[in-house]
Amino acid sequence: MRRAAMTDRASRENERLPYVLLVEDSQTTTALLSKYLAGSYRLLHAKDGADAWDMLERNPDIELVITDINMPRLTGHQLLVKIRKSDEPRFRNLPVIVMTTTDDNVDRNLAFLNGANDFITKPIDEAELQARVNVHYKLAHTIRELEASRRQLAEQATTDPLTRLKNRRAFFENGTKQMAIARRYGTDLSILVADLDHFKRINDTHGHQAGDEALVHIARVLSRMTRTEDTVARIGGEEFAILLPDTNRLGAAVLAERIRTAIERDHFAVGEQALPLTVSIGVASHAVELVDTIDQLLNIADQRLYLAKKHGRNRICV
Ligand code: GH3
Ligand code: MG
Ligand code: MG
Ligand code: MG
Ligand code: MG
Repeated sequence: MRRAAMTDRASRENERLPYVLLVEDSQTTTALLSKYLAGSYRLLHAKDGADAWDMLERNPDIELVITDINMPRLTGHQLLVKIRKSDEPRFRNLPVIVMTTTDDNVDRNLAFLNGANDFITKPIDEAELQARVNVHYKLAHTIRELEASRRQLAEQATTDPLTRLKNRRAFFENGTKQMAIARRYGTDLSILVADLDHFKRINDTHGHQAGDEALVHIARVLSRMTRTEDTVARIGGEEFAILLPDTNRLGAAVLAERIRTAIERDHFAVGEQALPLTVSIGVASHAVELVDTIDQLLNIADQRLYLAKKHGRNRICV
């Protein structure tokens, strides 16, 4: 009973250990390394480079590779080249430690040239093996954390926190790029600017929280009605802009009208109450206006938006 409980705990603890792949055709070395790394890592074994490659492709949890050099089918050098030349991002920083024989600096230098992180010489010293594996495991872990936080920061810098749409800055960044593409290839580029009608009343009557929910609701409608290559952004408090690459004035007008109708029909609810929401939309297209910058195109769309408001709201102006 007691023994069963302990085995259970040991196996649960083992489940949390990181995977290390040992690529080695000698059973003696494999047995030795299993013993040396037990308790700190979960060792997977591949009998040659080809076997290792299969396992790496199938198991994304492998965090470090220790490989022998001379093996049938695919050598350690060839395996290393395959790993470093792969398009898989997870292989880019995968630590690989190569096992060489004491005097063989040709193999050692070739391994480094091929992108090995480290080497260890046979016969393997237990403390040295553990030290080298620990260093590279931790380093790779730190790199992954840094990359994740860099991605997160980049995302935050371009995302509107309330609606999760692109923010004003991302709109101008994408817009500048799309404008350059449109001018170079002679394709069209349209933008829509949508502003909620009498939005102040929603806030005044139902509170700021309801106003925020209405903005999220509008953001969902806009995302739903556009394509992945379009950029939907919140560029002001209750003002949204949509960048439509390779779309002409007619296409943009059709979309604008479809959006206007969808928002008018979609009921936005505050508690039990359905609130009428409408938007006014201004449309501008590069091929018609022949402007040079995204700012100029946005200005024109803004003027049309102003006209749409002036002529009674809940309408588009092209
Ligand atoms: P119009 O039809 O002319 O656009 O009228 P409007 O009331 O929508 O326009 P106005 O520019 O007078 O007011 C915009 C309002 O949008 C003011 C502000 O209370 C509200 N607003 C701006 N940003 C936010 C936000 O982040 N959350 C909420 N809840 N309201 C916002
Ligand atoms: Mg060998
Ligand atoms: Mg306004
Ligand atoms: Mg408004
Ligand atoms: Mg406004």
